[in-house]
Formats: sequence, structure tokens, C-alpha cells
Amino acid sequence: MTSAAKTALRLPAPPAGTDAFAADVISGLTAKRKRLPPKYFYDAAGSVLFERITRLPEYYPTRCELALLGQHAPAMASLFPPACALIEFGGGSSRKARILLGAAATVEAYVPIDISGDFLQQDAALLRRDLPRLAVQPIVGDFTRLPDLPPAIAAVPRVGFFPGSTIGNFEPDDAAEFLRRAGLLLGAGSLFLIGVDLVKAPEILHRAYNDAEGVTAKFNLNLLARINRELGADFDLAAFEHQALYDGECSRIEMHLVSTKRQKVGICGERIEFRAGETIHTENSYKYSIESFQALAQASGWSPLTAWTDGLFSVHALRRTATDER
Ligand code: AVJ
Repeated sequence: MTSAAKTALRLPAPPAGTDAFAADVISGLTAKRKRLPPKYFYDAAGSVLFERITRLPEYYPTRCELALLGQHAPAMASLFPPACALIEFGGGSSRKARILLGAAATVEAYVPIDISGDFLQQDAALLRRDLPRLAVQPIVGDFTRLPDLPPAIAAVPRVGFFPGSTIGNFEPDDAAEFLRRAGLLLGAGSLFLIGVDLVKAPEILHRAYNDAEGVTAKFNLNLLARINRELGADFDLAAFEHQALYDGECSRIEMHLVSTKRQKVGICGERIEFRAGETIHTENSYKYSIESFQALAQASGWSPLTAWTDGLFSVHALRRTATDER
């Protein structure tokens, strides 16, 4: 087909959300230091790969958090106000919330907020089947934008739940801003349970993000595969390598995709040039000490109540002390 014939063809409208994705990809890849937002890891293929990561022997956070929730759910539940709503930010599945719900029988409503609509509805149906007295009211949306809560729970005290150390993906200033805004959403006196990965020996961190089986590498490279699939780009996946390194100064794991040669990539009519060795920064995963996270929370309108830890991971209970309202 000639290129004139190609352009004459009517292309189907891009799926909803593609414009924002394309805009973020172009702005990230035309920046001086190339970067891509980690929220785009989680398409269907990326979610399956992340699920595999959580079961890797080297990736301790999920196992540790599940064990902490299992052990301390009664203590956590004892902090819940009676007849409350549990609001989960970006959980993906209700696996962790179910542990809390099992220990806190008086929770009336469960409101998971996630961008993956299909998954959210499927999971909600299973939860309704298992816990028929619980009102399950999922919100499809970007949890970082803190959408309005369902009117049915307007008068119900809320408990926030933000597991998985996803808060580590934010820059510390943005994490503080998120905590402040989540406080406005959850309301005066509310409780917040947050999973936070801890600073530890760099070798343990390095192994967790450079697993022997190469699942994390596939997860990272899937971002380029997704850009090829959804935006019609021509990334050669064989010409990029996974890199994860711990920056002790910033207390963060950085993930990158390294261009193994000088190359050009076409995306949405743009030509993006790569030098040999140039990287795309795809993720930061900040690690905190118990004290550094509590200080961040305190500065963001929350007072630390308890932190449960096994030395590798931590789950924090915070009480809202700020009195400003939405
Ligand atoms: C889901 C953001 C917490 O930072 O450990 C796992 C994502 N990246 N392996 C993390 C991830 C590489 C994960 N979070």
C-alpha cells in the first residue's frame, strides 16, 4: 500500500485514555532526561507480570505485608470506629482488604478506588458473594486524583487503606501532598492504614528488583511493548535492557530501561533518538524508616498511632489530626 493510500484509510478512534497516555509518553520521551510514569506498567499484561513479581522468592514486600496484616488484623480492627467505611486506594485486588474485613466485622461499606475498571467490578462481585452484608461500592478512577466518595457513605466514618508501598512511587513531597488530600477526603478523626517498604541492606533491595528469573525485567520492558501495542510505536525490545539500582542518598530504587545502542524510535509521528547507554527512568520506589515515614505523616496532618513491622516492611496506623475540611 502506498503511504497516500494508508493516510486515506479511516483509522478507528483511539480507545478512551489513549490521548492522555500518548501525551504522557511524548512529553516523557522528549524531556532532557527521558522518563515514563510507572502507573502505565499496569495494563493486562503488566498486571499479570506484577502478580508474578509478588510471588518471586526475592520480592519480599507482598509476603511481608500479608503476614503483618494476618498477624495484626485484630489490633488494626480495634482502631476502627464502629460502622465505618473502608476506602482503599489503588489496591488492584481486595486480597489484603479481606484480611482487615475478616477482623473488623462492623465495617459497613468497602470502597476500592482503581483505574482498572473490569478487574474492579469482577473483584467486587466475588466480594459481594463472600460478604453479602457488606456494601461494595467500587470507584473506577485514578486514586491519585481522589474522586468524590459515594453519597451513601457521606455520614459514615472512614478508614483509609493504602497497601503495597505504592506510596513509595511518589516523590516524598508528592507523598506528603497525597496524605494531606487523602485526609480531606477521609475526614476529621479518620484512621489511615498504609503499607510502607523499609530502608534495608542494599543487597536485599537489589535482589528484589533484579530477580533471577527476569520477571521484573519483563515487567519493565512491557512498558515499551505497551507503547508499541497502543500507540503504534516501533520500539525494538531487544535493544533495551532492564536496570534497577539502589540510590542510598535518596533511599530509593530506580528502575530504568537502557538503550543498548544508538537508535531512533517512531511514536505518534515523532522520532525519538537514543544514545548508546541512554536510559528511560521508569520508576522510583522510595524506602522509608519507621521514623522518617512517621515524620512525613505528621507533617501532612496525620498523627502516628502504631507501626507494625517485621524489620523489612511496615504497616502504619495514622489518625487524622488536621482540622481543615473539604
Ligand atoms: C507496586 C510500586 C510497590 O515499587 O516495589 C515491583 C512495583 N516495581 N517491582 C514496588 C514494582 C518493580 C512496586 N510497587
